[in-house]
Amino acid sequence: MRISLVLGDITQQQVDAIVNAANSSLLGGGGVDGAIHRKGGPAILEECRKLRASHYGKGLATGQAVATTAGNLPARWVIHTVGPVYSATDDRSELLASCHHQSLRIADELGAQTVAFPAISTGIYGWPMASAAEIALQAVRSASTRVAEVRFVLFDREALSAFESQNPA
Ligand code: AR6
Repeated sequence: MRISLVLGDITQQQVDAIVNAANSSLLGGGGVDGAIHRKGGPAILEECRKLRASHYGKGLATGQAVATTAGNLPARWVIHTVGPVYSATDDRSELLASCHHQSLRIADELGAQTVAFPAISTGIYGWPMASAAEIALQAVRSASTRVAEVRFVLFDREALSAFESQNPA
């Protein structure tokens, strides 16, 4: 598998699937989640609502992932995953790794070859960027998947350099 790191906006990526840093309600929010719903249009929320009604009445658990259409986005699918809120006292690294493993498992089910991830949990959920980069890259490297390319789409230079220092070229 090829891992690439780019500076950019995940909503503009030409990949089979983009991963959304969602929350367990699946009903949208701020940050990357807000951007995906805004640019992807109402078809994404409509599918999220159906998934809630059929499978996730109590919400999607932290570390789990589920796919919907990508609506008007260039990607074909959005894989919604719920990152853990950072805690300095409770080690939630496994849950953050799980977001990556479960998203790739869903990508395999869909037949997605190229998948773009944002830096899950590093915004509103407060995870320090360097630590999140280490966990995300390790999780993707250790995954057994048929996905051919994982692209981390980092929103600013600080995020890009944090990922680059964990993934020397
Ligand atoms: N493309 C790529 N990365 C982005 C984009 C974008 N368009 N927009 C923001 N980021 P966050 P979380 C980066 O807060 O911490 C939502 O309300 C951002 O700079 O989106 O997992 C959900 O509904 C940061 O590095 O997600 C949840 O309630 C990273 O994406 C909660 O926020 C993640 O920031 C999830 O919090």
